[in-house]
Formats: sequence, structure tokens, C-alpha cells
Amino acid sequence: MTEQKLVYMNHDGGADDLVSLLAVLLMKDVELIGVGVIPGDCYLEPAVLASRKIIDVFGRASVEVSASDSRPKHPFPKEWRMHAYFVDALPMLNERDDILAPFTSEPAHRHLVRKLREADRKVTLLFTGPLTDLSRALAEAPDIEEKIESLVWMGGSFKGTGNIIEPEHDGSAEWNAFWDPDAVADVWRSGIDIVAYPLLATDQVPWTLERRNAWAKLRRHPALDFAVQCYAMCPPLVHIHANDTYFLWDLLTTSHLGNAGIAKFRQVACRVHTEGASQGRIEEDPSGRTISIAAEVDVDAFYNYITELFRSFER
Ligand code: AGV
Ligand code: CA
Repeated sequence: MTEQKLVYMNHDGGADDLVSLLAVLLMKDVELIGVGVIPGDCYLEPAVLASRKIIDVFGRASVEVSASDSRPKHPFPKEWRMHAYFVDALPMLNERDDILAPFTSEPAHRHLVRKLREADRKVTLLFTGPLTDLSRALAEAPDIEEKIESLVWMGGSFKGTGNIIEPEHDGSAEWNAFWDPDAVADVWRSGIDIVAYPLLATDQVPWTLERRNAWAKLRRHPALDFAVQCYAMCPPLVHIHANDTYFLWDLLTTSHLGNAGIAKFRQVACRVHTEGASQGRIEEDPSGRTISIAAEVDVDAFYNYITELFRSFER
């Protein structure tokens, strides 16, 4: 029997993040050793509660959840942050009165440090929100770097434009980087192997009516029912790619843990802008540090992988 891959997940509570947490829980070859929730694309309290309930309903074993006390340089729009309240309220997460998955009062970056130190082998980090907790963990405990197998991160753009429409910004950055550009710079200074799924890749997996209807037909499978309920809050791509159009950004990134063959990768040297109108933009720069970015996605392989993974859950 091959050993399970150890994974620690830090997410920022969006609908897509919470569906991604469920995906990790369903991967047979992954052991999830902890979850940190950062108040990026969410409000913290409902996102922590929803995470614990998802672990209770869909997890094979209990997983400890922590809350971050990190703060943004640029906060997410409130309408998006509200999604966590809807997910936490879904009937399928609220059939019981008590919550079993433990909550630790340690802030998420210290929780990450402890879980890495306690692990008996290297751990893969999955970050589907800003990198702030990793940056703080590395600053407080540089020794953890040797316990990190790699960082799999949803972030960056690499397609020219980003997804920020905010005053005083030129639109070139992606939100997870823009929330805390300095954290990106800190993590880039480390020696960690970085695999990023930027907008260049995630633009290939928009949330569409076709996808919604395909998964709706399979809603007798509870995990697919949960996913379509979560994404029901999010405007699909029908006519044009607007500011609110939803993509399966984090779910694509998460698929890397179970099936890294879905995307083709490119090695790029790059650096992040930490000041001025392009803050958060990660730009190719020969003098920057090299990371691996997902560039080309086999879209059918992605949807088939997720559909089969989510169908595999039985109550
Ligand atoms: O920039 C993408 C990141 C992903 O981690 N998030 C959403 C995913 O969780 C921020 C975001 C960008 N555009 C959005 C976002 C939108 N239209 N709605 C909600 N969140
Ligand atoms: Ca996210």
C-alpha cells in the first residue's frame, strides 16, 4: 500500500473554497492533517463553522480547524464575503445540533507550524486564498520550510489582466495576491517549491449553466448536491466575463492533489509588485524566482475527475 499524501489546507471561505475542502476530504490518497480559515473571501465565523460541518458530514476522520487572525491590505468585496453565511446555513450541513470536528483557539499560522512540526513526513500545502498565514508561519518558525513538500496555490494571473476592479488599481492583479501582496513576496523569498494555478488556467473552467445542469442531474449523490447548492449563489458565465462571473478557481487548484495530470505546466521566473497601481501583480521577470504555473487545462478530464470523486461519497 502506498502512503497517503499529507496535506494541510488554508482557505478563505468562499463557496469555491468550501467545495474544495470537500474535494480534499474525498481523496482516498490524501490525509488532511489540518485546516486554517482566513477571513479573505468570507466572514470568519460562518466559514469556520461551515468547514467543521463539512468535515463532520463528508470526512472519513476528524480534522482540526483553526481561525486566522491575519488582516488584509485590501479587503474583499462584502457581497462575496457573505457567501459563507449561505453555505453554513445549508440544510444538509445542519441535520445535527452538535459539531464534532474540533476547533483550536491557536491562530491559523501557529496551527500550521504545529501541524508541520508534528508530521512524521513532508506535507503538501494547499492554499486557496491569500498567503498571509504561510508568510507569518515562516517568519515565526523558519524550521518548517524543510517539512514542506510543496505549496499548491490558487493565485496570480499571467494572462495580462487580473480580476481586481478597485479604485487606485490598474486591474493587473489577482485577488488572492492583492489581498496581501507582501505575503506573496515573503513566500517567494523562501525556498519552497511553488505550484500556482493562476487565472490563465482557471479562466478555462468557468461556472456554466451546462455544468450546473449536469451536476444537478446527479444530485442524488450528496457531495454533488452540496457543490451545486454552493455554486447556486454564484453568477455563471452566460454572456460575458463580468466582475462577478464565477470560475472553479480553487476546485481546479485542489484537483492537483489527486490528479496533477489535468494541467500542463510552465516554469516561469517572476516577482510580485508590492507597491503602487499594480500591487499584487505577479509579473514574469528573468531576475525573479522560478515557480511552476498551470497553463493549459484538460477541461473534460477536470470535470470527469471531480464528478467521479464527488460521486464516490456515500452517506
Ligand atoms: O481570485 C480568485 C479567488 C479564488 O480563490 N477568489 C475566489 C476563489 O475562491 C476571489 C474572487 C475573484 N473573483 C470573485 C472572487 C468573484 N466573482 N466572486 C467571489 N470571489
Ligand atoms: Ca479562495
